[in-house]
Amino acid sequence: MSETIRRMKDLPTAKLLGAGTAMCAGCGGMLALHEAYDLLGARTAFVNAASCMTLLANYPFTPFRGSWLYTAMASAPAGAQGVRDALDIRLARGQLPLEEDLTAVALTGDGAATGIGLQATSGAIDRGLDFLYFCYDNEGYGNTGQQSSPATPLGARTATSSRLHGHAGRKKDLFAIWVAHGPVYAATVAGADPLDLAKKIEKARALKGPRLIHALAPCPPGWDFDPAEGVEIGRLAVKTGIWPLKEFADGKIVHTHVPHPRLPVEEYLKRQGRFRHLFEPQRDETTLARIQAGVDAYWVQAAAP
Ligand SMILES: Cc1ncc(C[n+]2csc(CCOP(=O)(O)OP(=O)(O)O)c2C)c(N)n1
Ligand code: SF4
Ligand SMILES: [Mg+2]
Repeated sequence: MSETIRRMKDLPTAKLLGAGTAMCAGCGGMLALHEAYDLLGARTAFVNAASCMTLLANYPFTPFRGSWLYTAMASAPAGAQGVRDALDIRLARGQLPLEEDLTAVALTGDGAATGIGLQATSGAIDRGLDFLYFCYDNEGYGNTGQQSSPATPLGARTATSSRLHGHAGRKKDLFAIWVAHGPVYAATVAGADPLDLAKKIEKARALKGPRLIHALAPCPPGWDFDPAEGVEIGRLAVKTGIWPLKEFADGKIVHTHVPHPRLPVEEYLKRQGRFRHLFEPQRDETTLARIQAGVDAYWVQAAAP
């Protein structure tokens, strides 16, 4: 081990994650990952699909004390399978003490999670793969310039949406897709609510099998806001109900926070340049009403017995 690598390994996590990397200031995905990593710790093998987070690892360095493997965009769950299998074989042969076992973590953006990598994820859950899937959701293909992804919400302006009306499609529901597979655990989190996030990471860490952590990732360049606003935008996503905090365990969905009173969704939208065309030069009442109606319908259905 070179002296430089030895020194890197001695640095505290806070200095490692984000330091010396090419991540943007105020990255909400980085915030959530940082909070999660504080709990997951060094006994992890991250398998990262091509995305913004790939810039965290500049060969031969990674800011993680555990292992890091970089895969093609569709392949993180397959990579996690390989890591898990290799660990299991070494454990079975007595070549690896139990206390040196690692958690396989697939780390991807929403583009891989809801689109390009969905088939591999579905197969991995069906096989009962023992892995944790951490998706940070910046609602677009951020690394390549914020083109629309299947997770882009209605009305958001992206590099590939209409300049006048924003994205015409609706956001694909990753949590619901996972729940339909019957995983061991699935949860949504936001870095802006670190306590809720920490409880869910602790639960996920203690379980075995397919587990999802789906993190909201406010993205200053992609969503067009000042980096200093990121945490407040995350809080508003929760307070307006557009980002419900919930978990699935033992066959049941539970909301870990019910916003009450729920703020109008405009409070969240108007802080972001990607929705500015809904307010200026004149209000797009139709789209604003559709977005609010979608949030209202969600919470009516969530309150149903
Ligand atoms: C099959 C494939 N298509 C396109 C790319 C180019 N590419 C690299 S990163 C990226 C964006 C990925 O989006 P997402 O998974 O949401 O992560 P983010 O960049 O937003 O962090 C794309 C399109 C690729 N690597 N592989
Ligand atoms: S583009 Fe967005 S998600 Fe990607 S590093 Fe920058 S802030 Fe984070
Ligand atoms: Mg993305």
